[in-house]
This record gives sequence, C-alpha cells and structure tokens, in this order.
Amino acid sequence: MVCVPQLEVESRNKKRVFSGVQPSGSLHIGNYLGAIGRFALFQEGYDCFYSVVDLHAITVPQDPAELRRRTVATAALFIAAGLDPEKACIFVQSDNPNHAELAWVLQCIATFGELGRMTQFKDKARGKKSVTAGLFTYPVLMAADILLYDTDVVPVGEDQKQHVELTRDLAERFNKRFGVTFKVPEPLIPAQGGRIMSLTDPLRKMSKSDEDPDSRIEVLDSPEEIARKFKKAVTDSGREIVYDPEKKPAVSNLMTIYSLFSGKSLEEVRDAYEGKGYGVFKSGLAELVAEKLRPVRERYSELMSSGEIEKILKDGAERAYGISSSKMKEVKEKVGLCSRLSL
Ligand code: ATP
Ligand code: LTN
Repeated sequence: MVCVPQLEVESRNKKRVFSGVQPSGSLHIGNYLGAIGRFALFQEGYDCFYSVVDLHAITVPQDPAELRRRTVATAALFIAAGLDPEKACIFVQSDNPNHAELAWVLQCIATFGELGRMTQFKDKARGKKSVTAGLFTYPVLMAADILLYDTDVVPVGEDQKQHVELTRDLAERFNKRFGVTFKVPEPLIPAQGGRIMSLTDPLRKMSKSDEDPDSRIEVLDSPEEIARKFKKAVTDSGREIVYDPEKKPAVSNLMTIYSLFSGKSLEEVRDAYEGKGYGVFKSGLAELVAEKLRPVRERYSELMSSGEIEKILKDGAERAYGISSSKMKEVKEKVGLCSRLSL
C-alpha cells in the first residue's frame, strides 16, 4: 500500500477528472480532438487521472506483444499531447487490480437488459460469429474506472456518452441500495470535435478499428501520409467549401477538423477558402494538420527512446492503487464482503 498524504490533502480541494483510452490501435485525430488533445486542458485546475485501459482492449483478440507495445505507446502519446506526469496521474488500468474487482461487484447490480441496450456493444457485435462476455460487460468496467476515484468529470467523445450515463445509473443504484458510496460523475463532451467522421465514409465515425487505414489520419502519420489521405478523402457534390452536415457531410467534417486545429471559426474557414475548390482546401488542411501534429510526433519519439515512460507508469500505478484502495475497501464492507488479509 502506497501513501502520498501530502499530495492527497492538496489535491482533494480540486474536482477530479478521469478518462481512459484503449491501446487497441494507433490513435487518430478523432481520439486527439475528442479526447487526448483536451486532457492537458484540465491538468492545472483539476486533479486528473488518465488511464491506458488495457483490460478494455482485451475484450477483442489482441496479440500480446503488440498489446504491451501499444500500451506504452499510448501513455507516451498522452504526454506528447501535453500531459505533465507531475500534474496528472498517468497509469495502466491492469496495474491496479481494484478496477477489475469493482467491475465484478458492479456487474452484480447491472442488468442484462441495460447492457444489451448499449449501442457500442451492438455496433461491435454486429455480424460477429462469436462475441465475448467481456465485450458485453465492457461498460461496467468503464463505470468501475470512473467510480473508484470519486470522479466529477469525464472528458470523452460523443460515442461514450451512453456509457457515462450507465455509470451514473449504477452509482445511484449502488448508493440507494448500500448507502452513499459513489460520486455521480458528469460527461464532458466537446461542443465541436466530439465526433470526427471517417475520411472514406463521412456518415461513420473515424475509428481505430476501421479496416481501411485511409479512413483515418493517425497522430503519428508523416506529413506525406497526411497529405495523401486528405487528398484521397471523399468529398460531396459541388465545389463550395460550406458547412452543412446534412447536405455536405464530408466537407463539413473536413471543415470541423480545420477549425479545431487552426482555432478559426467555421465561418472564417469558409471565407478563407471561398471559390478555391476542394483541392486547394485539402492541401491547406493537410499542411495545417501535419504542422500541428509535428511537435506531438517529435516529443513522442523522444519519450519512446528515453525509457522515461516505465517510471512514470509505475509511479502512476502506485498512486492510483493507493487512492482507489480505500474506495474498494468501503465497497466491500458495504456489500458484506469480508477481508481476512491485512494489506
Ligand atoms: P475504436 O474506434 O476502435 O472503437 P476508439 O478510438 O473509439 O476505438 P478509444 O481509444 O477508447 O476508442 O477512444 C478514446 C477516446 O477517443 C474516447 O474518449 C472516445 O470517445 C474518443 N473518440 C474515439 N473516436 C472518436 C471520434 N471519431 N471523434 C471524436 N472522439 C473520438
Ligand atoms: N470505453 C472508452 C474507454 C474508457 C474510458 C474509461 C473513457 C474506458 N474506461 C473511463 C472514460 C472513462 C472508449 O472505448 N472510448
């Protein structure tokens, strides 16, 4: 058991943030704009916990060596995207056994019916011959991640809203049945950028698991790759650069990406490219995105070759375990589970 009392006294005056990212593939600009690029925004004003959720990743088959590599790479990208490990706790989910243990307790109050209504499960299970029980109960593990830390705010993309709502329901149900134990968290979804769409099918979200790598710009793509993928991205009929998600979903998605990376409003983007056509707009967009991601790529390479990450993750795991163990102890006592070992 690790104690960091001074840090705890100071940090509990602040609201707490928790978010997680799966090491299930290379992170794309949807992950960046919807989640990791925003993580650092909270680190000054909030007590932040950011986890590489490897237990979530194994709900679908993973190559063990590749999973280990991506777990470290994902943590390195958190830092490359601006997180300071002195300010935010960065850790790997499976390093803290409290997550899986609380998930089991929560699975015993979650219902089959409510889990069956999760749209991400339905999407991921569609067309599959065999679906694991872990994929079905995945949102309960996410609830455990959040509730273990008395989280106030959960910054995520739009696709995770339903899971945070389930987390709230489970917290309220547990509190009603066993007495107030969990804080009921709020999702925080960006007004713009919460759902970046695929470059090859603008009606579907950009996704790590899309079979076509040209459907996404990866954070570590080279400037040449970025230019090639944007050039190939589907567009709509006409040649006007206007924001109209109904009639022009492809161009509207590209404009959203432009606006978020440049800090310009959609109107400013439209005015800058008025009458110039898709080709000019796409090469401007590619240049902008490559330039904005350049420092992230560079910092990532430095971190991966320095070996710093292992130490950061070890410290993070110790802190996360220390803090969440008191919550786990309280849960066990309330539910009637006895502990005969003194840890
Ligand atoms: P997959 O696409 O394989 O389902 P994923 O990228 O959705 O994976 P995570 O890595 O767990 O899954 O997502 C990390 C964060 O990125 C989450 O907060 C999620 O909401 C956000 N996110 C994922 N895709 C997008 C997207 N297209 N636009 C905005 N945010 C996204
Ligand atoms: N389910 C999320 C990843 C995730 C998460 C979390 C996000 C796991 N645990 C806790 C926020 C808080 C996803 O697939 N994007």
